[in-house]
Amino acid sequence: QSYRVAILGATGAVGTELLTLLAERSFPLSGLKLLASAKSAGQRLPFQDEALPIEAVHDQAFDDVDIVLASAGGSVSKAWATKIVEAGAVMIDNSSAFRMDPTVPLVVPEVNPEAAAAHQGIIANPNCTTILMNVAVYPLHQVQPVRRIVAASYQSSSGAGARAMEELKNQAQAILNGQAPRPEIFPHPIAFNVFPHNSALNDLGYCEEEMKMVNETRKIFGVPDLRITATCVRVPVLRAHSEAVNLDFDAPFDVEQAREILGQAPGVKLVEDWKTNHFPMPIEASGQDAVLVGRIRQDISNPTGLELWLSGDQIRKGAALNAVQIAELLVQQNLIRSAKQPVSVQA
Ligand code: 2RA
Repeated sequence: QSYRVAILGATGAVGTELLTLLAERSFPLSGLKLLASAKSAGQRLPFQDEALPIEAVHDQAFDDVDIVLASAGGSVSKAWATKIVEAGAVMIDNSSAFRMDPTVPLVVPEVNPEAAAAHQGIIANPNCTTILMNVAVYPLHQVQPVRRIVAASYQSSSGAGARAMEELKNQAQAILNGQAPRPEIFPHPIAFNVFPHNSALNDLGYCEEEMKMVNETRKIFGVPDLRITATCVRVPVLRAHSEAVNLDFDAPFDVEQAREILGQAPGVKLVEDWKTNHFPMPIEASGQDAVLVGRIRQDISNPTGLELWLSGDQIRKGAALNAVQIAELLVQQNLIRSAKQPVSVQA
């Protein structure tokens, strides 16, 4: 069987990675449609040995589509969700629009693949920091339930989009040319700087990015009262996020056992050379599918605590790869149509 796929938001950093991954992973395509705003219509993007046209999204754009990979922001996902589902397609949405909707599965294929079966036309792709941390923590949680997670993220500029990656390069070049950073233009200068994630703050002093890690992890793990906190920081790195994660359990978690578990965990690559002090680095994680995990060690302040460090490609596993893996999961389990939708896949 093969399927008709549309990428909504094809010109963004994640959209172009989706295109790359569909080709790299030989997704069974019987059709591929690139959709974006009217201003991008007419451009072409390379796909295998063709140059596919970008079309402006419109009401009938989804009538001949089975799967929509959406990465054009929450407002665009919300605007087109009904049309997509009514057309009988399933939307795998990379925005935060539907992640906490109780009727929408929030899926990391290595963690909760079974959740996908409950979809009613929409499946949400978690936030990048959530995906990376959940891939690393869940294998340990399966052996001994984690009671508390304290996460600190070191997030690349790609999380703020392709333009932010250019800003990082341009700001760095300007500084190397002797020009001082200009806070009046960039209130959060990123070159040679870090800053607490500048998403909206709640009345507890947490930003949206931090609350995404908290709320999404609880939903994906299926532990609504999981004790979790996060501090999210933007760092001058191009496209891979890193995270320092502290885990607390009811009883001590043997470090060697944790290392053995993570060494075999799906989606994880153990990177630990204690002799050369070589551990996960964003520059090595970039372009890889795996979440690199290392520096696994006993928390010296807490006998039931464990510390680990990870790096993962924000655009790839943090967004586009996870979405394509969800699409592959739907294909493998014949879940392209929810119970409410007629079957119309290409034979
Ligand atoms: C960020 N996770 O890094 C958000 C959006 N991808 O800013």
